[in-house]
Amino acid sequence: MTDDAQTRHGQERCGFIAVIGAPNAGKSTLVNALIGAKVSIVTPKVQTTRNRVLGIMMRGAASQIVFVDTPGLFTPRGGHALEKTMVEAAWQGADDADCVLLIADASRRDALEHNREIIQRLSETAGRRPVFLALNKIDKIPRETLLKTAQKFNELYPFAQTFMISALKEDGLEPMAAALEATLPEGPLLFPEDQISDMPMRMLAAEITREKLFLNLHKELPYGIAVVTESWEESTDAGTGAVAIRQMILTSRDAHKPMILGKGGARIKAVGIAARKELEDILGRRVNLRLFVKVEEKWQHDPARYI
Ligand SMILES: Nc1nc2c(ncn2[C@@H]2O[C@H](COP(=O)(O)OP(=O)(O)OP(=O)(O)O)[C@@H](O)[C@H]2O)c(=O)[nH]1
Ligand SMILES: [Mg+2]
Repeated sequence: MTDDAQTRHGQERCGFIAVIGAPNAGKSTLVNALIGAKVSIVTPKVQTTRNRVLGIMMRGAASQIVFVDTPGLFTPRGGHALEKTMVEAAWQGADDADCVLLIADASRRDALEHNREIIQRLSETAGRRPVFLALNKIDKIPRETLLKTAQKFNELYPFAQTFMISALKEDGLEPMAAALEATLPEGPLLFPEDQISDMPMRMLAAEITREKLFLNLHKELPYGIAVVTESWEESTDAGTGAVAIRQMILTSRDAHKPMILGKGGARIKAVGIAARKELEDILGRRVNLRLFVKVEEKWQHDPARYI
């Protein structure tokens, strides 16, 4: 390294902040809001995020906060490979990070109980790295309850700091980002300044379709589903700037196929339209999206299919 580079790197700060919490706490909503773009999908259903996703944020020219969005933490059902892998990925994200941000849905009446096991597990490695608490969804609750909730959480664990935020309304995010920035270790930036995620476009495209499926399907069904982008080709119609994307929806059960297709194919059509529109927005070009459904019983035992 030249003297010049050394001086410059000496002023740079970069670190990983793991965003962990119970399913549905608002982790992905928060990471997207901080980055100002969709890097991770969001639905009202639990267990939306299946793997770690990086959201990379520049703070000025010399600081880079790498947020690690993680799957929700819960107790996996015995013998359920997907659930076990998701929860392990989340804890691994926390263990590898410089700092942990626990997101709790403060609008739940049982907020503390709901997070007790997670906090217990954090206590086992207390002192290893700072743990911050973000009480989320404050747009849904009165301030008095919030202060009490904050106090109860802090009696259970010595959080470095407690933030009260609404990821959805983007309330309280800037002071939190500034406080997190202050904890970053010194070191060179690990990603190019304009990179916002580590997820390849083909994978994000599959995630967007999975999000639309989660939004269009009923309760239990989405958990048996994975989406894979099989091909991504520039359109052959010269000059249109369109891209042709083909995706396979995998489902573990025969009986699910007609539910995904819907009456006369209506459901898969609605999913395809919603996914295409969002992809066109992101890519800034026309998209020709084709979706297929395949029954693949064992996909849940193949970790390559988890995202
Ligand atoms: N009212 C309100 N809703 C929120 C807020 N943050 C997130 N949500 C909603 O909570 C639901 C779950 O949000 P996600 O961001 O998918 O939650 P998650 O923690 O990533 O969930 P998993 O990936 O399943 O663990 C969505 O319907 C969000 O719109 C908030 O600040 N206020
Ligand atoms: Mg999520």
